[in-house]
Amino acid sequence: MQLDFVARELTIKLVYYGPALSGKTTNLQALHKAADPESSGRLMTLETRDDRTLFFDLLPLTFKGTGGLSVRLKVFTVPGQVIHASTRKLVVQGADGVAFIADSRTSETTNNATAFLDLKQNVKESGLKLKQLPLVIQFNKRDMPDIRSEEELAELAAQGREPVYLAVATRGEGVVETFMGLLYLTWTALDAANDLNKKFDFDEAALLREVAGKLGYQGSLEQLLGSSVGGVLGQRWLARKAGG
Ligand SMILES: Nc1nc2c(ncn2[C@@H]2O[C@H](COP(=O)(O)OP(=O)(O)OP(=O)(O)O)[C@@H](O)[C@H]2O)c(=O)[nH]1
Ligand SMILES: [Mg+2]
Repeated sequence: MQLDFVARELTIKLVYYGPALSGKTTNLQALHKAADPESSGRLMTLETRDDRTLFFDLLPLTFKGTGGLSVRLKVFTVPGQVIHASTRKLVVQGADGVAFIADSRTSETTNNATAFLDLKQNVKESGLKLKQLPLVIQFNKRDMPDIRSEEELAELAAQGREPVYLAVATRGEGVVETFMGLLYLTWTALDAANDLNKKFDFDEAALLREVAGKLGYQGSLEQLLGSSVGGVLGQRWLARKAGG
């Protein structure tokens, strides 16, 4: 997180991590497409001929917020290919929150696990523990054959602390839901550490609504945050609201 008092601007770094070809870049493309042009900057991608991310993709999103503070979200992807290990380490540094994009196909289970360990290691080397970092998990490519079953993923979601989302990023399904879950978790963590809401007279619900609206989401926040497998964030959201 970076706070620029003069410009009254808060910058949050969100990183999409995961194995090669899981759909990280596709998630950013779908977000860029969903966002209204006023809030969304240019999607910067650097690709080889076969669409592989070489360094990173960056999507800047800006929101007015409340209390005169604007919130800039810098959304990055890492390159998933094994050879780009050092780049992943660099890109994940200073992340405020991470979305792990897994490939739902059973054939990719080992690749998902390897990438998850790689994330854990890189976060550790940047001086944090993965447990301290806001994290959501997306199982993408739900439209493909031979995928892990919903029952299995529901079990996984019930065991872990992280919200789990199902997605078909190529159709934009589950993309905004994953992103909003990540933003909510990240915001509450940053608020807990820096007392942002109070210090800046910030209306968290208004910010989340603004972001969801500018990403074209029509439903309620409860619905949106409850859309992970098992709906954990929706319950946390209600409890947080009830607690003031
Ligand atoms: N069928 C299907 N294909 C998908 C989905 N999401 C992404 N893809 C395809 O998977 C391929 C890889 O997608 P990318 O978004 O480039 O993957 P990436 O994770 O950025 O890959 P690297 O940059 O190499 O790490 C592309 O051909 C996408 O069109 C999905 O939900 N369903
Ligand atoms: Mg990519």
